[in-house]
Amino acid sequence: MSDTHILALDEAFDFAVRVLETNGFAPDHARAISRTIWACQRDECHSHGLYRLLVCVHTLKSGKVSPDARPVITDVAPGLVRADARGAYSLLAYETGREVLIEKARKTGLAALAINHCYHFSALWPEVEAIANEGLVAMAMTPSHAWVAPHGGTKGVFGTNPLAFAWPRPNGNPFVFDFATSAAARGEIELHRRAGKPIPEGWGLNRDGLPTTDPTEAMNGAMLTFGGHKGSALSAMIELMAGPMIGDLLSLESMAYDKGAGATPYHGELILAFDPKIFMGAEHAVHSSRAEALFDAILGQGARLPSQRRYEARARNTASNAISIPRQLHEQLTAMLDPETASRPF
Ligand code: NDP
Ligand code: PYC
Repeated sequence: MSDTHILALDEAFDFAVRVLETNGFAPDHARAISRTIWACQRDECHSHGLYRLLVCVHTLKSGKVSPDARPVITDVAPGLVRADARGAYSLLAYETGREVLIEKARKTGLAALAINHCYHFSALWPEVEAIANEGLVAMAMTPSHAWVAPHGGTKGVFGTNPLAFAWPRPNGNPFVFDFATSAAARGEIELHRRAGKPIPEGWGLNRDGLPTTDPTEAMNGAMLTFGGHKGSALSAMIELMAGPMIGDLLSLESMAYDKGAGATPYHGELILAFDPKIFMGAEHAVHSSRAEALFDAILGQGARLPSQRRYEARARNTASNAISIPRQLHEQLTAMLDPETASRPF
């Protein structure tokens, strides 16, 4: 028997929604969460794909996340909208706040969406890509739990703190990158653990502060930033900008709030949107084509653009109408569709 299970695209989405609803999430939250998890699985971003359903259900059963709180949107200033998730997952708050963010950026040139009081587990590229598809440039950042040691240290202070960026292009998909400021996302280490594989050197330290390639040791010790002091400084910036700047928690505070439950981190997220038509004015077409020249210079020497692998996976999986997940994960998630299992603690 194969190690993988294949689902059609619609089937995978419905499967995710059913797992979440059966386990207690309200339909609008189940659909908002499923949209991002499904997109990640389709684009082969496995660390934030269907496997995350396990974490969402665990977090709900830990009594942490609200399954049904409605986000509250506040128009704070001409360039700032706040989406208070009120203890639910971030995704419905993001989707509800996004339209206001876009409207504001089109008026002011630059606007921010601060999402507050949210549980946050998702990849950021679907969020910035959706804004770039509206013709805007976007950046997003968020803390997580304090798993990552600062450069030169051995104890977790920072989250895995992803930074995402998207730039719209005249023809085709936007230029997008989205990466953790740790050497790898924690989800990637967890997938290595599930698959019984060692992690590369440079990803983590054990409890004694020594380098390790054992995923469990690294998760119990400390993760490392990418690019040494540079990733460490970027990670600190994300803590500040998506923490105190928007009146929300640092990764250290999110970890303390968790009280050992092992739930999804609880904090805020900052999303910025820039309207290039306002920044570039009458010269918009000229400056956009200069950006295209930059992409040509990268591609022209055989290098690839970030998200190219992802877009290729999307095209391939869409054409074949097939999403592949590990068989063991499919079995685990299918068991969660049983109402009796759903009513038991995780
Ligand atoms: P990766 O290291 O897998 O990839 C990061 C980015 O680099 C992607 O845009 C990727 O494009 C690009 N890339 C990879 N290889 C190349 C290459 N050879 N040339 C050019 N570009 C390349 O990501 P991470 O493990 O750091 O993060 C994975 C996900 O985890 C992210 O989506 C992030 O948002 C999410 N995350 C979420 C957190 C949260 O708290 N919500 C915390 C931490 C991470 P491509 O996809 O095309 O390969
Ligand atoms: O993979 O590092 C991670 C992560 C943390 C929170 C959500 N994803």
